[in-house]
Amino acid sequence: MAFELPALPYAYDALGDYMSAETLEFHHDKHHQAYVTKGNELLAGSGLEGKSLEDVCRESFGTNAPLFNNAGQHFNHIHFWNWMKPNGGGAVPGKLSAMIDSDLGGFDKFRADFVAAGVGQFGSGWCWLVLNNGKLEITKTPNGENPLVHGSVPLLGCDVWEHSYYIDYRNARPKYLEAFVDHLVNWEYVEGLLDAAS
Ligand code: MN3
Repeated sequence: MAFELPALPYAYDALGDYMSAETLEFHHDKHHQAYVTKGNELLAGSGLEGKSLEDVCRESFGTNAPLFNNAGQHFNHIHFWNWMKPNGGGAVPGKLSAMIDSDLGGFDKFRADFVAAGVGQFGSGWCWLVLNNGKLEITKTPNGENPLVHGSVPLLGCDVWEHSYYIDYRNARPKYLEAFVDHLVNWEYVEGLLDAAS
């Protein structure tokens, strides 16, 4: 199945100063589009054409790096747009909140550890909240890699490639990550992924 660029689920200016219209126009229309276009070129003839995007990620990882890089980034960005919403952040839904308390030491520690994972990812990549064997964990990955290829379920991810924050935050990656958690996260979408996985 060919990859297709999904529409942004809100207006380009809907995230206000936390993520500007200029950032979203470049990030969605140029960067994500490029992963889709290049991914489709590389998918053709790969032997994985009929697979789901998740299976293309899993099966190309370690065997077809150019295809994996683009398929992984396509998967990551489809969710990234949905991991944010206007007036996001705020209260975490009950089931997820209880798991953050029991598995990650509470919301404040989750916030600190998630931001630290993003800050600590040297160069481009992602930081993640994942479900692994029924428990929440915080991880990070380089480049287009994602938790799918390590056998866990990505519930929330933040893109720490410079294209995601340099226009709005310049080099201040910690401020971007703090704003992401405090003002952008769509916790209902995260809880929906948790429900689907458990
Ligand atoms: Mn990106």
